[in-house]
Amino acid sequence: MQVVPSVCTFCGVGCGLGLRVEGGRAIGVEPQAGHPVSQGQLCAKGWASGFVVDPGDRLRKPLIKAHGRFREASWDEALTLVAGEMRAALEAAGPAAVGVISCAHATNEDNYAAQKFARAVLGTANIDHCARICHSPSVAGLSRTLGSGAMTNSIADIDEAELILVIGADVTENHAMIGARMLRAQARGARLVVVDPRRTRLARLADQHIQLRVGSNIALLNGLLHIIFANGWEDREFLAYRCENEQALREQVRELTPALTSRLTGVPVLALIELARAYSQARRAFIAYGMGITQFQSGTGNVIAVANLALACGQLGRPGTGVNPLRGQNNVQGACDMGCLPDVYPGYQKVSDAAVRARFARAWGVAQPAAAGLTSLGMSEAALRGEFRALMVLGEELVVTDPDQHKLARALQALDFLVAVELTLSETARYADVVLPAAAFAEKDGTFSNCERRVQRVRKAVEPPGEARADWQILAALAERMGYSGMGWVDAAAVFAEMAALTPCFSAMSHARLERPGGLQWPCDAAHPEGSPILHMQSFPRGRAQLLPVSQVEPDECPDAEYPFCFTTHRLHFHYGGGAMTRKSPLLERETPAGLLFIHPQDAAQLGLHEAQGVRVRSRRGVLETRAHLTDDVPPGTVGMPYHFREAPCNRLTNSAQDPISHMPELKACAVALEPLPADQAPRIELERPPEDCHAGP
Ligand SMILES: Nc1nc2c(c(=O)[nH]1)N[C@H]1C(S)=C(S)[C@@H](COP(=O)(O)OP(=O)(O)OC[C@H]3O[C@@H](n4cnc5c(=O)[nH]c(N)nc54)[C@H](O)[C@@H]3O)O[C@H]1N2
Ligand SMILES: Nc1nc2c(c(=O)[nH]1)N[C@H]1C(S)=C(S)[C@@H](COP(=O)(O)OP(=O)(O)OC[C@H]3O[C@@H](n4cnc5c(=O)[nH]c(N)nc54)[C@H](O)[C@@H]3O)O[C@H]1N2
Ligand code: SF4
Ligand SMILES: [Mo]
Repeated sequence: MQVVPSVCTFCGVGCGLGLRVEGGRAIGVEPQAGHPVSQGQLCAKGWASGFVVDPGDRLRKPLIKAHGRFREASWDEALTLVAGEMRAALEAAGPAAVGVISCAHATNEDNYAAQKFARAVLGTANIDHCARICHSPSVAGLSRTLGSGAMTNSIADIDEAELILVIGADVTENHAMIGARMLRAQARGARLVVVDPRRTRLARLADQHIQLRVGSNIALLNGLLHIIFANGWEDREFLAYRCENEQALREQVRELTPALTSRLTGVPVLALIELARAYSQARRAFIAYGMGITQFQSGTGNVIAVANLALACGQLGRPGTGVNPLRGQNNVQGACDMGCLPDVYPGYQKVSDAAVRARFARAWGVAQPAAAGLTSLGMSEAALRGEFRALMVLGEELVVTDPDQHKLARALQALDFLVAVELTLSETARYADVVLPAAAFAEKDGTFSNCERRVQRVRKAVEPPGEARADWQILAALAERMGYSGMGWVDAAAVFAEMAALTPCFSAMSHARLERPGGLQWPCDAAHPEGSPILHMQSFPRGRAQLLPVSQVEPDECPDAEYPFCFTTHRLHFHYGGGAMTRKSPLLERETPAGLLFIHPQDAAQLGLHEAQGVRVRSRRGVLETRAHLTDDVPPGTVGMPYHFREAPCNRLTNSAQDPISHMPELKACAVALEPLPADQAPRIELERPPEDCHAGP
């Protein structure tokens, strides 16, 4: 048996694992001893990561749809068809009508290739990925305030913090190894505070749980600032020397008394004062936040409010402090870093900067579009308007994970041409004209960047099933078909080298240097050859940090007489994303029923709803049936649903109202009505499947 060092393919913690390989097959995984992040441990999903490469249901050959059914095809036939359809869409409607959605589970090399394919081969700026519906408000908000959108500190900083403030993140479930580290820090004496409308496992164990009303983050954070300024608890020196715009922020929060804040958020005044004092007076306070901050139409404002709080208290630029967005997917940090966003090239070099465009145009030999492109949701909306023709989706389960499922399905049907590059025949791939088989993390060489900007090597441990190939190889082959010769890399190391040469914050990295266990954290350049565990120690990329006053914005849809419950969505420890990968594991699948609605016992009693009884959940956009689970994890008036189950797709109900800055949809709040099913009636399962004539082909 051979053990190949790799990185977990699920969440952004980036745990190190060893793939056990015997007779050319992955037979299991083991934790990596001494790994800087996972310290010799893995969570239940990490232990199950071998199932991702399980050949059972993997795609082995390209598929082409004809008369509503898929048939196997050769690469030659499939690539010729894709190249022809892409060219046809370009000729008919121009580069604004085509686009690429990239994959945050794929490698940096795959993602670099995806944005280069979009920009250099298709000539379009329409390139995006799931960060849009995840941490795009962090990228937007933190680049405006601090000058950089990533975690400012490292996971190990948790060990040094005196106070850990978790806002809108369910860390023991979703970033399990970080959650465990927080609990160890608490056991050693750190104070742990959780701000969340739900009583999460971490909230139950915390020293203080601030159970705010869903969608009241800015009111809360501004209210804390009011208390801090009123008591002189701010860091005057940090404000004077490292920040600008202090006066405007003071003005903004002047009227927000604790009594008013308490009314707006539902948090008792004394709890507000206790938190304001503890956070501002801690010598080192570490903020971690997640989707409870970003997934609102006020997402960017929420992120800015978090940054304002940290800046006013000088809790940045030192060990054990920082503003730390817990990035979701194993390589979503990397997909952003690689420029799979419609407004930036690799390393966040702006599309709007003519000098940057000129550099990429020179390197790639193709003139570059001057305007930013469409976001992922922007592409589906343009498709519904008939303005968008052809889409390539690499590893994203849009049908399950995008908001407003019926609308998304209509958009996919409205396209002239859809190509999906996937591990398995996902719900999204079923809508495609062509499906191309991709290699998974254990079947290719490359790098992943975890949430603390740590770039780590993954290695080919086993052969991909059948004729599957790495995403970058598929994109390179397609580029060649389309007459572009600039993507003929010999291996993944060559892709990385091209990227590093064009991306200042990666300039001192290479596959050879990344062979070391634990990799390197960017910025990694001539000035920081060993990488950068902590950002903003001396100054911010924009010089001084910018305090930006923001005010409370309510969710787009609030409960009313017709839809009386606040509906929120979240995750479960044992499942991941749209479920395509974790639901292959019988061990993980055994842990949870396929879909459930969390409801407070008080609300259930009023509806006459019992534990495990079927319930119909209806919003303005759709209806589904699932089973109720009675728990005081959720407050009365609010119901919650995980989004992992195609059989109970909570995104049939969610609202696609968007943050005007980042275009993040409001996945954390909408309004629903509930109707118990007769006690003996099982919930009806209606999968969102394409009609027979969807892209039926010839
Ligand atoms: N097991 C598992 N782990 C995962 C994933 C998975 O699917 N399964 N997905 C990965 C991905 S892609 C991501 S992005 C991360 C996400 O990880 P998290 O950010 O932890 O994601 P969620 O559980 O969706 O939401 C976090 C919390 O926000 C709370 N919340 C809702 N509304 C508000 C509000 O108004 N204010 C505040 N303060 N909180 C609120 C919810 O109650 C919830 O507990 O997890 C990653 N890890
Ligand atoms: N209601 C609600 N909806 C949400 C959220 C929420 O909190 N609530 N969270 C949102 C968030 S934060 C996110 S990040 C998204 C996640 O949404 P997605 O990115 O759509 O979800 P995943 O299930 O993680 O999976 C993606 C697909 O990638 C494929 N894949 C894995 N590795 C590779 C590879 O190397 N190459 C290729 N080509 N494919 C690969 C898998 O087979 C899987 O089908 O969901 C969002 N949707
Ligand atoms: S915490 Fe995340 S990266 Fe670590 S083993 Fe679990 S799923 Fe994988
Ligand atoms: Mo995410």
